[in-house]
Amino acid sequence: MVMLKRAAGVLAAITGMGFAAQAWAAELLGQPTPDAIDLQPAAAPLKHQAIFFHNVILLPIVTAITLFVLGLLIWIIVRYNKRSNPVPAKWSHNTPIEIIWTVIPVLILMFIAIFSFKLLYAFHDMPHPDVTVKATGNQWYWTYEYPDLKVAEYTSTIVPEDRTTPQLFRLAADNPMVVPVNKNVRVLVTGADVIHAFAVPAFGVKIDAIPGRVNQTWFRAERIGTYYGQCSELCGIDHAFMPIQVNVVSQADFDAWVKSKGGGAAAPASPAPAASSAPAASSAPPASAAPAASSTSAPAGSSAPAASSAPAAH
Ligand SMILES: [Cu+2]
Repeated sequence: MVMLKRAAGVLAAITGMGFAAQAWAAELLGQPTPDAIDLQPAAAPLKHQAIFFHNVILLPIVTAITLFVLGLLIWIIVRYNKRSNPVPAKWSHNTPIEIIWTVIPVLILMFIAIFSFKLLYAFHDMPHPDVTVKATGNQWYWTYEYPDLKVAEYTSTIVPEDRTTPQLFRLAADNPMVVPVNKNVRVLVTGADVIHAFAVPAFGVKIDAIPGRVNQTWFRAERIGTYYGQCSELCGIDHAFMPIQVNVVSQADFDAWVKSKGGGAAAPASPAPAASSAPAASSAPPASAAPAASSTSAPAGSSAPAASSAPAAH
């Protein structure tokens, strides 16, 4: 009992230290903080949930189990060594204890699964997307394309060491992905040559980029700013040199950026939308063309074609 109380005290101290560290470090948003130990601060709703899952559910359980097992080990070493316990007991089975150490771990895992599956489901249960970006991993750079907005594929490469800060080297990219703030962004991820992975920690996004296959994920950036990620699948010699930079801007700035890239609001009914929305094209090209036509007058009619293709993506 004393040991349990002591374990609880240590656990509280460690948890307290974690929160204190979070407070004093003033962690940088959208990029790693030197000497920090916590997860990157969240800039998207699901990342908040992921941090809660890690810090409030997993970490205390892991800490408690580790301390409990450490306590058992110490107890056995002290109490049952050859000197303290010269005549060992001969029994080798204890049914009640065996039931307990089977059932309790199962209950712990089930408790974790409730939160884990909920979060996993939230990542897969994509809301209606406002903007769709196709991100393709290449050896060794990313390309981005906004099929619904007619922004042609462009290349995003690393900013060389002498043109950025030591902190941002291998994070900064020259032609970043640009997305509007507080909008649901669907990212279609694929690979052009080998397997890469698209990851932006502040959004809680990480998904493999696999040649011949389109994976999708989504995020909703809560704050205007610059967010960095990196290819997260070992993909060759320059794996460390294909950063991901996402600029989150206001809707007006996003519209201006789309225009500067030669894109625009959803195109009028033409064969193009069906062709460009390849992953969803098989569903109903005529259906997707119709809402697109009606929304051409809207400043950012991206939502219309995305809406029609969303069901097909599932
Ligand atoms: Cu890669």
